[in-house]
Amino acid sequence: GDDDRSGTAIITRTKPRAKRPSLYRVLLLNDDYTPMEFVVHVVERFFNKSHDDAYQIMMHVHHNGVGECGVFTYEVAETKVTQVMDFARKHQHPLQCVMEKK
Ligand code: NFA
Repeated sequence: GDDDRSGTAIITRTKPRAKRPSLYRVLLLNDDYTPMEFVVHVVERFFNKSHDDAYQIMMHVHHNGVGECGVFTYEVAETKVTQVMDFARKHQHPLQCVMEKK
């Protein structure tokens, strides 16, 4: 449409425009207390990584302080963070999981 009954022109798009959702990294943060095996389990369980990939990610976080577990749309990233934080709290580990816009 290009006009309305109020006499004000409204410009609408003809071409279909696929607007791509913003992406967010989900990160794990290192700490001194969470057992390495627990972190590996978290990465396998919530980020669908193989044991070898999960171990590599865990060691990256251990050595660098922070590491990426995956990239997701906002809602999925938010769900991952909540799931990991709830699981860590349930097991009384201080593991932290955060998201950041790419
Ligand atoms: N730094 C922890 C340890 O030595 C292991 C760890 C890795 C914790 C990655 C959090 C994230 N037990």
